[in-house]
Amino acid sequence: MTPIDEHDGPGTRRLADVGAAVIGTGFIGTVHVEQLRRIGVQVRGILEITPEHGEAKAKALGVARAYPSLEAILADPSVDIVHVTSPNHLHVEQARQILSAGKHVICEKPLAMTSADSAGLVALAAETGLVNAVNFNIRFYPLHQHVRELIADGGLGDPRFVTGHYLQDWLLYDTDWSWRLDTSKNGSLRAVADIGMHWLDLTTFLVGQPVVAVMADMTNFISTRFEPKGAVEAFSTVRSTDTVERKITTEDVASIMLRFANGARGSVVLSQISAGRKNSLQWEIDGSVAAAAWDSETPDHLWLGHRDQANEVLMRNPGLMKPAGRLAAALPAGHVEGFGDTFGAAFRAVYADVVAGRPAERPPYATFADGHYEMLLGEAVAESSRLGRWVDVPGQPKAPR
Ligand code: SOE
Repeated sequence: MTPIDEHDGPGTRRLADVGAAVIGTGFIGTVHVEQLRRIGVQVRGILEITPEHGEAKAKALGVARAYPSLEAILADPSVDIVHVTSPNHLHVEQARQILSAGKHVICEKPLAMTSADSAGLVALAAETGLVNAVNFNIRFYPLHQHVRELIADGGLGDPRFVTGHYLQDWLLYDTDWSWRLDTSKNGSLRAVADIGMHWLDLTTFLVGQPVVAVMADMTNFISTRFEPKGAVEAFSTVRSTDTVERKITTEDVASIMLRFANGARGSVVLSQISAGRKNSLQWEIDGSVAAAAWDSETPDHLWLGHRDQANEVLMRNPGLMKPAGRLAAALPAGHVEGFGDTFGAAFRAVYADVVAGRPAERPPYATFADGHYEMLLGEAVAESSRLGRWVDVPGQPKAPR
């Protein structure tokens, strides 16, 4: 488990001294609050869309206070870091205010709605020297931390072919609704920004190579949906009959071919309308010596493929993983760690830097710079789908042919 408290002498801050505030208490915001408690962080309070809603959620979550505004959070000296889990359209302004107030920040993905906005946040974060993170939590399944080191140590040989999918069915029906279907709150990319960026951040993290060019096809199958009156949480099964018809243009599915900086190739398919796939992320990395593969529905198991010996399944086991895998693990082998645990593991890595007062030289968590790269990648996917040709990712080297 990542040691968080620094022991470099008197006056050193300790995790128990650090205070956090969380903006948003929907499905994911609630996971933030619960996992902060799990790692021993004081959640000073939450902020919701209205003070009344905030009071109700603070009571439900057992959190000390509901702040009336972001300004109130930023004025609270006991808050060192703010978690932004609000809808996408609020991320940039909230993160900007947080950094400008001298507080560290973790922002849910996607970082922004455009790469122009995310570029500004990267510059501000660098200027302030504060800890800045994007919650690509999937990196922090312990076996993913293990695989990154395994590949860096040559365990698969040269990574050559990276494939997989991220499939869900929570938006299969035209009566399914989320603010992610409203481009004014979500931005112009939906499946690609919401789940595609998770898969792309994860695989580029595992391989240690950026995607530098894409060839994509994005499709919308459900162009008319019915928005219920009132708020709806992700994966909610509540169906209102009082609805408003909405025209939808954002992608339900995407097929993306990939070129990596080291010459590796790959492909990924994304969908939020695949019946029976609740939150199914799969990847396979085929190297010159061996292969590895993982399925989010069996997150404690890593498949290892061999040519001249029996294939293997490594069960998450701190005693059998590389150091980074051990640091991310919170439970012994056989006690399965799941989706929520990845938030705690990611936050342990971020809060080690908060206690230190500054970002590490090479943080293991995704920073605003990584979030900005994902914005550029997402925009390249959209442009490729529009033009019907390969598109290079800005700021990246040309892909070896
Ligand atoms: C909905 O697609 C969602 O909640 C995403 O927004 C999360 O990032 C993902 O981890 C689970 O599914």
